[in-house]
Amino acid sequence: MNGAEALLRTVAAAGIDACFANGGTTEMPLILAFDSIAGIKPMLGLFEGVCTGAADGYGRMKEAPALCLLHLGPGLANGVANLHNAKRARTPLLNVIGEHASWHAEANAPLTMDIECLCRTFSGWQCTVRSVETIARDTAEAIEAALLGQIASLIVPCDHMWKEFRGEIPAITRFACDPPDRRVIASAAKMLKSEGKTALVMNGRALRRRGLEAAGRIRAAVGCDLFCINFPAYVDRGAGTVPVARVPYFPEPAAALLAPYRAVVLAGTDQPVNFFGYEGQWSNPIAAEVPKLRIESESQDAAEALEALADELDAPGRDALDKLVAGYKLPDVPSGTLTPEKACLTLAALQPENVIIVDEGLTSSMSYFPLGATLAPHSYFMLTGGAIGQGMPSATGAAVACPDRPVINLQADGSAMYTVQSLWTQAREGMNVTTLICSNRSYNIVNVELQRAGFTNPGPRVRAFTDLGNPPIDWPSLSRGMGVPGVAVDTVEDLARELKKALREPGPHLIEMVF
Ligand SMILES: Cc1ncc(C[n+]2csc(CCOP(=O)(O)OP(=O)(O)O)c2C)c(N)n1
Ligand SMILES: [Mg+2]
Repeated sequence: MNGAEALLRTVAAAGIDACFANGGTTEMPLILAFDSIAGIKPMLGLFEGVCTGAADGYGRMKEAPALCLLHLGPGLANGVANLHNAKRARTPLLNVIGEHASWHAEANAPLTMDIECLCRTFSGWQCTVRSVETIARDTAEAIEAALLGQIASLIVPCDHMWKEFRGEIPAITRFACDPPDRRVIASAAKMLKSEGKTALVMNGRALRRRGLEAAGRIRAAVGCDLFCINFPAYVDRGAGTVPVARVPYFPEPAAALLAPYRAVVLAGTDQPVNFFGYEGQWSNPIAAEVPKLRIESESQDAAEALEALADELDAPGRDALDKLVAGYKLPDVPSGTLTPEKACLTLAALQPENVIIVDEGLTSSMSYFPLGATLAPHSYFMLTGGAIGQGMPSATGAAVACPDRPVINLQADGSAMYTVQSLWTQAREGMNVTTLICSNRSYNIVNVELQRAGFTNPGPRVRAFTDLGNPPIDWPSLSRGMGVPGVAVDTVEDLARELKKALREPGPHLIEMVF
């Protein structure tokens, strides 16, 4: 067994079954090892942002480390934007980067880059392997670090991968979260029982079923309102699930929504932050003087902390949730010319039970989230770090993590073009991903922001900067060119027909929704 095989055997022993990869000569020993180690399926992405975004989607759905393999500094650099999103989502992710042979580093070969420096921007843990003897141990430590909900970057010089490995494959020590801090929980309980309206703002594990149930019990006990941050990493949604409202994107409505609260308890997140700092405005939608308390640290589990808080409040049991959860109700399918709002209603009306919704619809999908509360149970996740080009790859990774579940990617057109190669991986692997392109043929949000800034009559160059209509992107052709059947629709009736068809037929599909 060589070092590369030892690395992969350690990964396989930890239960990781896929590797989102784009490699070259440096990673050759690892690529060769895939043939002998059956447990891990390598999946080629045709741009590193596809690999890193897919790993993010896989990790969010599995709640277990995803594996990504990248080629030297330049390959890593191409994947950094989606590693940033994964970091923001606290996705467990093992990021393996091939490095020049240790003795070749000084020679300043063309691909040489400061990989360690790049890794520091998104990694919670990182290590450069120093010899073949430590390669398996370093890999195990990386996996253990990733399990904490962070990116662990393992930089592996090529010569250490080729050398003979004589050690044992180490077992992974599963970490256990620290127990909730009783004093913090007691303070939070006191805040929630105080005079005036109170709110619970959540992200992370607080928004998965267990956390939401505890949040619902807390609401049943003290009447606090339940929110998720604007860019949640993952939310369990649907009838029978405790619903949360989302803090709006723009600072004014966010501040207005949160203004009535006299105390705010936070779980799985720090206090909400406005997406941008607008001149003369503020950074946070909740006023500075409002008391805020986060109930867990990075080493504690937000869901467990919420359960402790519910118990501290003597909250009623799960039976009390019946009054809080929404019943099952579908919106009517609208009719006529497609608009973003009608597209969201059509999707909501037709989406199957247990679907995974990956939302990078940006301005076109703003009306979708509130519809989710009464639909059949489903998973919802979205762009966390604002680095666009995350939707298509992470839908791809979600399909790998959950091959038995349908995936629908609600996808803005401009963002789609960053990592459109994802379609090819979906086609090659026959994944059940339906991509709904929100084809407004513009960088609409940039227009909206220009208007908000008072530039209501932009000149032709500014308009050209946000216009994607000249030439229009031919989505069905682009999609077919990568092996995914594609159609364009501009009425609700056509969308409904094509969406039903896409969900019935196996394999990936793309529907361009022209607005
Ligand atoms: C990696 C990255 N590059 C650039 C941007 C700046 N940016 C934010 S939104 C946007 C355009 C979005 O257009 P589209 O995806 O079509 O969504 P729409 O606004 O039309 O709804 C751009 C370029 C960004 N957020 N991230
Ligand atoms: Mg657009």
